[in-house]
Amino acid sequence: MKNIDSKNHVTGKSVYVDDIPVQTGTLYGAVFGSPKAHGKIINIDFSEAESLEGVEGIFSYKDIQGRNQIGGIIEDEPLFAENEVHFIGQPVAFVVAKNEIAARKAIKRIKIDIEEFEVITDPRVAQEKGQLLTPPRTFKMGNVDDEWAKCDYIFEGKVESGGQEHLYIETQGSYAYPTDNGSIKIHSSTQGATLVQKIAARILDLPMHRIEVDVTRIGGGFGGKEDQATPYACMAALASYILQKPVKISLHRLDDMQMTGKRHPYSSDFKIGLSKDYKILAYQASLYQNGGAANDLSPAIIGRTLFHSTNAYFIPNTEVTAYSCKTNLPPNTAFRGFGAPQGMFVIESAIAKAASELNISKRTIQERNFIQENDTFQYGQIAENVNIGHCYQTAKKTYHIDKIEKDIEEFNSKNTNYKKGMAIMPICFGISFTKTPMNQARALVHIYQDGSVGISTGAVEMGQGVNTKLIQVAASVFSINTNRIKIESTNTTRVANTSPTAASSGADLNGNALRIACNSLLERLVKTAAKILSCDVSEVRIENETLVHKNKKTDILWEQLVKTAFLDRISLTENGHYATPIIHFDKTKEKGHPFAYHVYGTAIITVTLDCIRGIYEFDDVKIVHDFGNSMNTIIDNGQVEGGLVQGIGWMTMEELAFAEDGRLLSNSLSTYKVPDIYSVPKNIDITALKTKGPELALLRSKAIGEPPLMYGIGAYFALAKSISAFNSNYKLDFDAPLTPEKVLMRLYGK
Ligand code: MTE
Ligand code: LUZ
Ligand code: MOS
Repeated sequence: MKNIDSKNHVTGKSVYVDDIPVQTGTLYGAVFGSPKAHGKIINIDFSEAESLEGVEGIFSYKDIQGRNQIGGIIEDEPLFAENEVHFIGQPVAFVVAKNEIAARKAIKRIKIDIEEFEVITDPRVAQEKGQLLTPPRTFKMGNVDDEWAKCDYIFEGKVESGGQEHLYIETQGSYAYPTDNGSIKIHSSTQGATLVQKIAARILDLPMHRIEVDVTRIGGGFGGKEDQATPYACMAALASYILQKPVKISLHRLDDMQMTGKRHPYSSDFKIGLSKDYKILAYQASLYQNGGAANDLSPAIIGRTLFHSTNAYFIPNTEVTAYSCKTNLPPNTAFRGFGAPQGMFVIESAIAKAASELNISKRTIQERNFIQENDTFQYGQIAENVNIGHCYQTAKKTYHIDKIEKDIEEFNSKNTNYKKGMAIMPICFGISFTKTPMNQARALVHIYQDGSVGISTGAVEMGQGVNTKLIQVAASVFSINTNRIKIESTNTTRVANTSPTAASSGADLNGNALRIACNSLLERLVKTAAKILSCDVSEVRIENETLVHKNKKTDILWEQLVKTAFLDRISLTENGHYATPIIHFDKTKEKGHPFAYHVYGTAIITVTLDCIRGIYEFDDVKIVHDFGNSMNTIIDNGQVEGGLVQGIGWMTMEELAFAEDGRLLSNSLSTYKVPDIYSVPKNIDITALKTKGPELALLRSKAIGEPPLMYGIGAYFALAKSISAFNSNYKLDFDAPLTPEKVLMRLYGK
């Protein structure tokens, strides 16, 4: 099935927050953010701003009736700064005016005196000074200390990976207005409607039932709207509630880039030990996460970094410690992969270092250490239905890795100004929120009298195609045409207590809740059918909108069946609730069975480097991906392509630059380079691994949202290989992103 949104997206008809027709009297908001990264607010003067024509109100922490607290996991972040500021752009006040221009003008007239404190932007410095957001966490298996003596080779190194701007096409935004009975309705561009509802209730000191949050769709999230849509929704809600007028905010791109958190940069140290035959015997790492000025989702993200710190490998002795470091940057947040890419880059770097020192191909080490059936993951889960070896072997056969390697060698021996490189990137990604209670979802299904169907779930459509998949679920359970089915907006009054649409679990969780609801409705309809045909329920089923009796088509159609059930006073509405079975995790031991299943895959990436200019093109990316039994190959392949390109961008071109005073220098698209059509690999080939798929995946179709991003990590190592082919003095290092500037330095470094 084609993505139901495609046509409206390309014709510009899809509705986002900024497209909602506004009510008369709507006011427009703008955020006044701290101009300094760290300090004490000595004085703030709104008078000049307030006197500007069109300005209707300026709100600060003093106007908050409830608690000035937006922290989710840990309550350490105010909506508006009170006495201190901790990052540039930290919201201090919210101006609302009759139009956006007036609001933005007023922001410039606010005067603030700040006594400046020391600014820290480096996580290692923060850790040395004891500035941690949460206590360090360690994942351990076996005993590394005893194992080093048994290793034939030991290598150590340092790894840096940079942050990443989400660059969702729709910036953060919200539209809030008062409704009947002292209630408020908020349209928010959020991945987490319930989170917005809960925090807005806290800020306004209202029960959650007074706050209705509605999301039609969002123009991309990529994790950037899991937590960080909330403050803007709360600001609009606060002003709207106090003034009893509609208030809208939609961030300008530059403000969005400056104010919001990004993927966490990490600085890491590793030590890896191998046997003579290249088995990895021990791995130790310290990972320093640059958390920014408040926790936000960092504690959960650092968890996933640890879970995936050995990627697709089985290493009998591991000890990985992660530090979440407090710095004076915007709080960093969820971003596709949720910390896993950062951890995987470190283990891949350790393997690359070992291979380069031993003068062997990196894949020689990779292929000898893949996790196998019944091995234990570091976190205690037993590996079941492991497909990494299968993916790699399929890739090797289908795409002839040996030949690719040979061809590259030949090319490199014949060319001096151009060099090629190749890398293999295996992935293993656990599916489920690592916090077990979040793995639940609900769906509400109405069958209307005319046979059309309306569906509400907690899933937010952000371009990933979840709404299309939900339609497929209902259509397959009822065996009706997809055009009978409509997915309603995500709304907290229809479906309550939702988890954010994240962790790649949106389709699994909400789709399964929907499947459960549809199945109970189907059961009722089949009873009605049996009554109509005066037969047993086991003798009837619906097929292609038609009742089938004892395998023979009848002339009774879906519409008639629904109508009969309605007249018989059968409820045509149902709620479904789904909670992932089996999973559990004990944080005190760091052991358990946190994931419903794992997604595996292998990518082969090749690059051609122009050794005069330092610029490069990725020639081919060939992927064998374990989709399970994909329920929508168009959407799933699209997710693989999008994730891959986003991963390549993170590894090779997207470079966030912060000045020492904490100011974001790369705050626009002229200074922050994201992949465009020219930097997309020239060929992307995707092969689906043939498996029947796990029972815990929706219709055995595995989650797809995040895992493919990590294929992009291979781009770093392919590029590094091509540099080595030109400059034999180049000592492999791990400092992502490997931008063209950095490539050029390495091509000619001694
Ligand atoms: N694809 C598009 N087009 N836009 C997005 O914002 N977000 C990604 C991924 N794919 C995203 C996307 C992230 S971070 C996640 S967690 C999943 O989609 C969320 O959707 P799912 O759980 O339904 O897969
Ligand atoms: N969000 C979250 C996530 O809250 N918990 C997770 O485990 C997770 N994993 C991936 C992406 N977002
Ligand atoms: Mo995705 S990082 O789980 O929103």
